[in-house]
Amino acid sequence: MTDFTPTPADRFTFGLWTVGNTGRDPFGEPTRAPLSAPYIVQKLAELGAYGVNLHDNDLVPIDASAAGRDRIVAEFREALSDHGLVVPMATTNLFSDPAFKDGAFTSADAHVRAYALQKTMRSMDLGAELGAHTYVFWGGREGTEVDAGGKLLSALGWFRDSLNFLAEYSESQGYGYRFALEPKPNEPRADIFLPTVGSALGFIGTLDRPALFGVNPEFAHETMAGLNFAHAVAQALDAGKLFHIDLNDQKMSRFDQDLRFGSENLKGAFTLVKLLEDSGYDGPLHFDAHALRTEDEEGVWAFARGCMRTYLILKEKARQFNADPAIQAALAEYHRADDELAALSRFTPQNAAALKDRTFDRAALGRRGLGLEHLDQLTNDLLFGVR
Ligand code: GLT
Ligand code: MN
Ligand code: MN
Repeated sequence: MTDFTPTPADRFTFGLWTVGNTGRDPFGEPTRAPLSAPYIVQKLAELGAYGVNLHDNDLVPIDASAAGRDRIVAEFREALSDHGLVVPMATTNLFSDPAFKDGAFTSADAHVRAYALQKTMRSMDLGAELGAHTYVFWGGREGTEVDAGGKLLSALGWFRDSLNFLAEYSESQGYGYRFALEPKPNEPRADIFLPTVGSALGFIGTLDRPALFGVNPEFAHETMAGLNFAHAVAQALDAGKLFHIDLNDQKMSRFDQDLRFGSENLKGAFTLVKLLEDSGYDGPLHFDAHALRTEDEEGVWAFARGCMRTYLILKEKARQFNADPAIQAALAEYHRADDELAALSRFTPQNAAALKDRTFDRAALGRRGLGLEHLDQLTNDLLFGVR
């Protein structure tokens, strides 16, 4: 039994934009003072995190001079090395500047699309300088309000061309990035292109170098679409495409809440942690969430500690689930296996003929109870801490 205190071996990461969130929302001004990047690095290291991720402009203002940029990056690198934190993932801010109001790679304006490529190449240079190996594309502004604009098909083509270009750029520079597409159904656009994990996986197959591309699913984003996040993650794992993950929480059908991990849907969080741990996923565990607007700085660190603590508790619960004799017996009952039928279900003409002739007791199959109410209550008891 541990005391659930994280260490870098747990691979927990936060974005500069997450713990650095000042509490601004569409209706209200910030409720907290900004925190400097070196200070965030120091605090995350104290809390036991492994790394910190960033957009280009989380660190370097969009209008910084070359000398200003170099000074900021040098200070940040010093903080990383002083506190032993790494930067596993980098990304581009292609959503804040008014230039991107109608998209970046999918803007109908060729000038905006070219500027987005330029900004992303520079941001990839920065990420590589900081040691990042994963590069995320969250296309927050890649979408529409007015479909009469007629860009639905061309937008996908522009998006594809841009991703192909940037993959070639990465390879030509020897950066060795793996790219992770992060889907979201809406917000800030009314409709965002590639809205779900499934859409992104389908799109990756159309790129020139699909092996370099995977997904960065986010709990809140699939939940906003009314989908089950663990199902989306399982599909990404099955495809060998879980390159990164954004952990947080969310009530269904609302704005992007980015709540503390496990704060809303504890059972969904458990299912997810168990899936990740059982699958052997060994990438970073990134919390893309922020403290509530009600909080001061102390609340920010309570939020960060809470994300990591909840993950570690659920990881321990997953271990207990796998070791619990009653739960394992219920699982064995549910997963009725049959070696002969498994062999028969491998296609050969003979097996196909034998299977067609076989007699099944359909009524008995329909009568068989699966024991899932019992299994689910055992799971609840485990999560409640009464087992
Ligand atoms: C923004 C968004 C997140 C993305 C970040 C990466 S930025 O906060 O809401 O889901 O992961 O671009
Ligand atoms: Mn989000
Ligand atoms: Mn995210």
